[in-house]
Amino acid sequence: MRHFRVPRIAATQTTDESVYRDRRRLLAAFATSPLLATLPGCAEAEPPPPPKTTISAADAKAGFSTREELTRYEDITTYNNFYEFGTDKGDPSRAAKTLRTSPWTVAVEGECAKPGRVGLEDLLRGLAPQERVYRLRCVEGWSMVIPWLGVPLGEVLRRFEPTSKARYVAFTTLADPKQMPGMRYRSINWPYREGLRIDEAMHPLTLLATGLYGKPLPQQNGAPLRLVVPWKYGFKSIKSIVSIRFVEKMPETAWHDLQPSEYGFFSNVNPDVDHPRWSQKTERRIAGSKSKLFAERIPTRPFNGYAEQVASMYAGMDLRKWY
Ligand SMILES: Nc1nc2c(c(=O)[nH]1)N[C@H]1C(S)=C(S)[C@@H](COP(=O)(O)O)O[C@H]1N2
Ligand SMILES: [Mo]
Repeated sequence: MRHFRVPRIAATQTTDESVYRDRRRLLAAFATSPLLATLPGCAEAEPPPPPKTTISAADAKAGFSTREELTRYEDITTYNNFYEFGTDKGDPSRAAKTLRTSPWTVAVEGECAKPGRVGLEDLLRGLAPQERVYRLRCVEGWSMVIPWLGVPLGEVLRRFEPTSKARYVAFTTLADPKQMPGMRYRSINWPYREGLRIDEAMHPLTLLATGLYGKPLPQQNGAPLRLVVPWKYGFKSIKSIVSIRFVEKMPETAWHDLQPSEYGFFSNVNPDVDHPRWSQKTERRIAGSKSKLFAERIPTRPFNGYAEQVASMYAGMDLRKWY
């Protein structure tokens, strides 16, 4: 028997909604500000080089899926951030239905021996989709538990034979204003761009997702191919990828481009490093019957609970500096 409790909504539970509205206000202000054009670009120094070793798949297997209560399919697919289709949480599920996901081509370029433009089927050929139940923690302060289907990004990348100059991987989302109504707003400097350090990209937890709940990925969740990096804030998990580029220098990313002081390249989930405008200590967990409004706040964990698997990649780095 299920016991229903009357939900008690603490004042803090409403915080991330206002944070989210705040984030949008900031964007709107930036979009119309002539100052934007004169903001200096990325002036950060290079971080220490990535360590040489990568963790084997077998080593990391243990922490691959959480048994926490799943977020409902209807919440995962109607409460989305996909600004190409609008900035309201309900916009993507309404507007993304028209996104054509087949045929789909991904350009793999840059520092690799075998670059090429490949169809989705070729890109994934021979790789069996695996199920991974990951926590997803948005920088806005809410989180979900999502059963993804996908293949380890590293297994895909290896096929293109990255060279020793490939220290980072840059990703780009499709940018087609005809299919993406949200692009008429300059909320982001389109196209949406993200990046990973090569060891992060090759880490066995890093997934190229093609489905969720055993079904093909809905458009609003980034069909037909999106990144999932569970120990980083959700915005690193770039959707509807059309380009993958091996690069030597840390690539510019869409959110860093917009507001470098608020969104760093690494963006590892970290309860001890607050966003300049809000705390990151807790999160509103949307799971089971606790949908949007009635979700309760729980403590946020370092690296979103994946420290055991990933913390060694950042040994010796000041995580306040490299936020
Ligand atoms: N191209 C693109 N990718 C994106 C975004 C976006 O607006 N555009 N939003 C990001 C953010 S902020 C989050 S929290 C996740 C949300 O993924 P979900 O809608 O599948 O939960 O997607 C990320 N990937
Ligand atoms: Mo997010």
